[in-house]
Amino acid sequence: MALISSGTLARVPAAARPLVTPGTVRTGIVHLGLGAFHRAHQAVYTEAAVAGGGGDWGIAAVAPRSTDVVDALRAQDLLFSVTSLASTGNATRVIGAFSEVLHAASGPEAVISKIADPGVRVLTLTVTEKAYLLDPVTGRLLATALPGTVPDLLLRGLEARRRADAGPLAVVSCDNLPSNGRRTRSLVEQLCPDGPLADWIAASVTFPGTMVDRIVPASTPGTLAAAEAALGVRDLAAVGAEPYQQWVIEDDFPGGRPAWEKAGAILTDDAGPWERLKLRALNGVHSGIAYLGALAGRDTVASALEMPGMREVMCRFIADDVAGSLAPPPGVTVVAYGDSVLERFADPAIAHRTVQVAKDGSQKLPQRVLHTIADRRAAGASPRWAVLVVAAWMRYAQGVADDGSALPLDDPLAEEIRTALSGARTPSDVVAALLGLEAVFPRELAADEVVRTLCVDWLEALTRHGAADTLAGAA
Ligand code: CS2
Repeated sequence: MALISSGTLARVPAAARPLVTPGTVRTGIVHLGLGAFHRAHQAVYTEAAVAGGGGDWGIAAVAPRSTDVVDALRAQDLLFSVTSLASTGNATRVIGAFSEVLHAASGPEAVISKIADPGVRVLTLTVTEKAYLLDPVTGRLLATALPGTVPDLLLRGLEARRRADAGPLAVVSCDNLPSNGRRTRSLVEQLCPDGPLADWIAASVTFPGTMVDRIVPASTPGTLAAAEAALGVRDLAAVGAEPYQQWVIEDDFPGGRPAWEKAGAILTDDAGPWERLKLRALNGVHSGIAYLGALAGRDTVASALEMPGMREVMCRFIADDVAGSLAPPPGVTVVAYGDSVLERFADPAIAHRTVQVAKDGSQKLPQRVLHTIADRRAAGASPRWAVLVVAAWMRYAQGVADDGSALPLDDPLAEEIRTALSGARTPSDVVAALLGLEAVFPRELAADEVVRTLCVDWLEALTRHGAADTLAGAA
C-alpha cells in the first residue's frame, strides 16, 4: 500500500483531504515538540485557521530528539492524518499544516536559523512539564540549559533573532502547566537575566498563556490501521484522538498570528480561569483514575472508570475539593464541566492507557492536585478526595500493582523516589518519605497534619484492601 503524499492524495476520499493545498503555505510558526498531541491539536487548529483566514502560517515542526516522526513525515511530503475516535464512529482527515520538519539533535543550527527567520512570528511548544527546568514548587531554575535541550535551542534562537533584527516574536507554551506563559518567560529570564539579549527579549518577545485540551492516546499499530482503512493509503505518522478539542489563547502576538478564532479557539486576555479549571478538574481527575486504575490492573482510563465507586469518588473529588478551590470562567460550573470530562474519559473507543497518564507524576501532581489541596486547606477544608489521588500516586510509586505485577515508574525523579522509599516499611513511612520530596511537595503542605493523616489513612486502605475495594467502600 502506497504512503500518503501529495502524489497519492487523489486516492484519498475528498472529505478526508487537507483543508489547505500542501506545500503552498510558507512558514510562519516554529513548533518545538513534534509529538502526537501537537499533531492532533495545534496543527489541526492552525490548518483550519489558514483555510479560514489565510496568511503564511505554515508550521516548521521540530523534533528535539527522536527521528521517527521526522523520517515518517519527510517520506510523506509532511502530511499526516488525525482520526477522531468515538464509539459513535471514527473520522479521519489528512492535515496539511506543516511547511517544514526539522530534527534538532542532528541539526540544531537549522532550528536556530528558523527561529531567527523574519517570516517566523510565532513559536509554540509542547515539550512536557519536565522540559521547563523549573522547580514546580518554587519556580526557581533547577539546572542550566544543556546544549541541545529545548531551553538551549530557544535561547540561541532568540539571540540569533536579535542579531538578525528579525522582529518581534510570540513564544507560546502549549503544555499543561499553570501560568504556562509566565512560566516560560521566567525560564527565559532566569537563563538570560541581563545584557543585550535580555533587553531585546523584554522589548520584542511576548509569552502568551494558553489552555490546551484534547485527549490524544499514544499511537499504536491500530491507529495506523484505522488511518489506512479510512484513507486507502498508509500513514506512518497517524494520530488518534477524541473528537473534543479546546484551545484558549491569550491574545498577545506582536508579529501577528493565524486566525485561530476561525477554527474555534477562544482568544482572551487571561487564560488563567480556563487553565486552572482544566488542570484541576480534568487532569487531576485523569491522574486519580490512572493511578487507582493501574493499581487495580485496569489498562485504560475508560475501563478504570467502570470500577465500582470510581465515578462516584471522582465526582466527589470535583464537587467537594476542586470546585471550592477555583473560580471557573464565566458561564461554566465546575461540577457540570467535571461531568462532561468523565463522559469523555468513559468512551471505550479511546484506548488511553492508565500507565501513559501515570507518567511523570512528580511533574504533574503539583498543578493537578497539590494546588487544590493547598487552596482547600487555606480555606480550612479537609480535601480528602484530592489526598486520595496523592496516596494513590504514592502507592503507584512503590511499583507494584494490587495483583503483585510490576508497575513502571516513568518519572524524571524516579531515582529520588526510589531512594526515598528504600527504607520505608509502613504506609506511614512511605508518606513521610515521599512528602519529604521538596521538589514535589511544598514544605507547608508536607507539614500539614490534616494532609498527612488523610494520606496515611488512604495509603493504609490501598495497601490493605487494594484500590478496587478502597474505591467501592469509599463512594
Ligand atoms: C493526560 C493529558 O497524559 C496525561 O497526563 O492527563 O495528556 C490529557 O490527556 C490532556 O491534557 C487532555 O487535554
